Parts: sequence; C-alpha cells; structure tokens
Amino acid sequence: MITINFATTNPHKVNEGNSVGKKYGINFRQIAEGYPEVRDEDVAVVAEEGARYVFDKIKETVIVEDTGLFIETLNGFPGSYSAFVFNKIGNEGILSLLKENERRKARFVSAIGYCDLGGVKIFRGVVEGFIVDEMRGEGGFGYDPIFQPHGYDKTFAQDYLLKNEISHRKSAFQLFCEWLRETR
Ligand code: ITT
Repeated sequence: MITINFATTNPHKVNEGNSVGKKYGINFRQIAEGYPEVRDEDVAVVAEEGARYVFDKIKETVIVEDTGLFIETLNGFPGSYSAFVFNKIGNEGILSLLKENERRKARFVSAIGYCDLGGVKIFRGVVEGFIVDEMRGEGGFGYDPIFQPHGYDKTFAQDYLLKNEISHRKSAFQLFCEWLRETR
C-alpha cells in the first residue's frame, strides 16, 4: 500500500480519491496543511502552486486538488473562484443567476497537483453536464445538488455512486493512480 498526503480541508475529496485509490493499492491521507489559492482562471495553475507551496513547507510528497464549476452561459463563471462564490451565494445564488435561462450547460474541471523532489505534475479530469432548475438530492457536497451529468437523469447529490464512477475527480485520480503505479 502506498500512502500519499492529500492537503485539503474537504474530507469528501479524500473519500472520493480513496474510492479510486483502493483499486490501485494507494491510500490518500488527509493533512491539514493549508495553502494560498493563487488568482488564476486555470484550476491547474491553482493546483500547481498549491502543491509546490505545501511540499516546500512539509518536505514530503503531497497532492492538492482544485475543482471549478464552469457554466457556459456565464462565460465559465464561477470557474476557479467556485469556493469563494459558493460561500457567498451558494447553490440558490447560482440558480437565480440562471433563472429562466434555457442555456444551462456546465462542466466540472478537476486538477490534481502532485509535488515531490522532482517538481510538480498535473492530472486533470472533466465531466460535462448542466445545471438543473432546483436543488435535488442529499448526497455529495458543494454544487452536487444542482449538477446533472449528460446522459443521466439524476444530480450528483441524488446518485453519489454514479458520481464516483464518472466524475471529474474520478478521472483525475484515475490518471494519477495509473501514473503513480507505473513509476513506483
Ligand atoms: P480544499 O480547497 O481545501 O481542497 P474546497 O472544498 O475548498 O477544499 P475547492 O476549492 O476545490 O475545494 O472547491 C471549490 C468549490 O467547489 C467548493 O465550494 C466546493 O464545495 C465545490 N466543489 C468542489 N468539488 C466539488 C464536487 O465534486 N462537487 C460539487 N461541488 C464541488
């Protein structure tokens, strides 16, 4: 079993990472080390800078993961500012921004930044879908009650097992785990 530090405040992310990691013999261990989120529209840049920052501090191999919800008709808002926007206006706020708007396409983008002595590597994942009309479901966290992936009739909050199969985070963690298994 390989253990990898995962610097995040969000235990849901660790659980989702571990649901992929267990198939590869990789265990993600949550560590409390925080990092400044740089202002950049690309979640990969946020993850890269964060991973480097934590590695420099703890001198141990680490990952961080940054996610953004990109809503097409809002030109990609809230994107890499998703945490700030969620704290300010929440799902209700997003729903009212899209009220009576038929264009509801959105995507989640995840970027994992992995840092060791060799530097930073980035692993990305994306899931396409749309913003539903009202919050649905009790599972998951964050924007899950308002995001429904293309081809399915439930939000991520209504079907958390589905989320673990097809999500942005699942794809990013799968790429990371495959790479780690090849290199170690
Ligand atoms: P850390 O930065 O400490 O890892 P966080 O929850 O703040 O945890 P992000 O900055 O990546 O994580 O998240 C940006 C926002 O998007 C935040 O409000 C999350 O609740 C939300 N979010 C992240 N991943 C999500 C997912 O898989 N489903 C729904 N919402 C998500």
